[in-house]
Amino acid sequence: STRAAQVLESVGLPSSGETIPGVFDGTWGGSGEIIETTCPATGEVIGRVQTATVDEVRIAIAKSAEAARAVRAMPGPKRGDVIRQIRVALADKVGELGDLISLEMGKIKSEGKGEVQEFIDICDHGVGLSRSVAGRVLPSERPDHVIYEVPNPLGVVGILSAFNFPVAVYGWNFAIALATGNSTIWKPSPTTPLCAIAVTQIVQKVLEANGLPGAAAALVTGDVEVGKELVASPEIPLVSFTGSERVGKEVGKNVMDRFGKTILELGGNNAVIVDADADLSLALQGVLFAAVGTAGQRCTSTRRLLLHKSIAKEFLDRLLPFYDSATKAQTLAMGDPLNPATLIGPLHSETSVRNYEKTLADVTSRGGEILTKRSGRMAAPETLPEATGGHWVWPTVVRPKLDDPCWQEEVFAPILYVAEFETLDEAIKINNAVPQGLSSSLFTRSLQNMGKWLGPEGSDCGIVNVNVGTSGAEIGAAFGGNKSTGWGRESGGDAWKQYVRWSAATVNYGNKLPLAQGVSFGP
Ligand code: UN1
Repeated sequence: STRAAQVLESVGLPSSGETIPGVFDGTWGGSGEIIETTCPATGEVIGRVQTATVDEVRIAIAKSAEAARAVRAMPGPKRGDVIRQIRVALADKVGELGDLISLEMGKIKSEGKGEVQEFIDICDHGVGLSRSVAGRVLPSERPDHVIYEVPNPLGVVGILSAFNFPVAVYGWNFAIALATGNSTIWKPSPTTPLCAIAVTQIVQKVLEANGLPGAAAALVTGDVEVGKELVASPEIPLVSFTGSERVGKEVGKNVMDRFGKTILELGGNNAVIVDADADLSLALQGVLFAAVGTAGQRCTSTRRLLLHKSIAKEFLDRLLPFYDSATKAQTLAMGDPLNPATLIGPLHSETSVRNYEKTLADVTSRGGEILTKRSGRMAAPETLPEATGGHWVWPTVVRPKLDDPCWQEEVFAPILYVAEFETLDEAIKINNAVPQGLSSSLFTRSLQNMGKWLGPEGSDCGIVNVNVGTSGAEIGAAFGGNKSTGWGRESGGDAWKQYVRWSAATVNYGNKLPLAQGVSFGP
């Protein structure tokens, strides 16, 4: 369609159906299986990408390892300047790349742009980091000795990212890896290869203009076989994986099998607690964005809504009309993600729709009650006349039985489960009673509640918010979750410390060799 063609052309990708090389190891190529990438809103094919064969993955890893030597030979602040230039190049295309994300992933225009902004923000962080990646100098118990902790680059960082953040999650890893002196090799989701190709082309230009090999940002598109090759490779000391708990567990075990390091960012099962004293208008906005925004396809999306008994009815009376009026043009405008007025786009794939449908069927068969007027698959919005397919569903609120197994699982769709509680202790217990531990929010005006929530008896998640929804974190703090979310931390804060190998270096500048712990040995 012309809608798709305009977006593709604006980022320099072909729109005429020709095959696009999906492997970058310093040069563009690929002779593996051709995958078709589709627009989730319309179902149309928007690109045909030639993926990597296993041999091509091996070559790309080797090229990236070679590039890592050039990266670490460049002084940190100079690498910072390269990151700054990448930031400028991204900012120059922020709208175009954002639209490509909307076209290929399906999220709305402002969130597509926001995702590129997140990459830009982490570049700023990377620039600062490039002058402040610091070890420590520690006192030694021995005379004329000193101890250093020294961070050195690891080599190649493997980045396996998911469809829902096809650009930002790569950005978090890439910027930090480069700031700390590493090269990267990226395997994007097989359903968002165009986003990865467009971003890599931008990064490539800047790297090469600064005398770095393009393979410092290698790209291998493809499916499971490609991922397995990266996971198994002893040349990749750190694998940063974003995806499901099921696949993450395999990745974790297999990387451990060769004593590699992982950063795992797996499932979320995020709860919002609205306490009796909460500002309900604030809570309403927070819940709406986190539950319905991105059509429920963030790992930080709100899945569970825990309402204090005293406000539960009022809160639902205010929340449900938004869901019930969700049509083409009304309150929660559903429609073309590329239309700036749209608030809810499609699900990403047919698999997502099937998961959504199966979940609703299962929960209702076990006595769960659907609270919204509409649920299930919906027709593509009329504003998209070119839509022959597309993956459209009604955002839904459900009241499952309290012991229903659905409470324990993440479903990547706009389904919100509701329950009531009587005391904050009880709500915190429910919050923590799931395998996952990514994000959580408490809406309250009480300092006591906040103190408890943030403390040792509070939320066990990696993200613990107060009067802020579960999704939409900034890059400043390290991002990630505990328990079956995988314990990984990415983006800001101290996350960079995982991208280096640490050396503890004891230096003797005296002329005697005393032993530590008072041990005496020999003459
Ligand atoms: C993800 O869904 O994998 O906090 C990442 C957020 C975004 C990142 C989400 N900054 O929702």
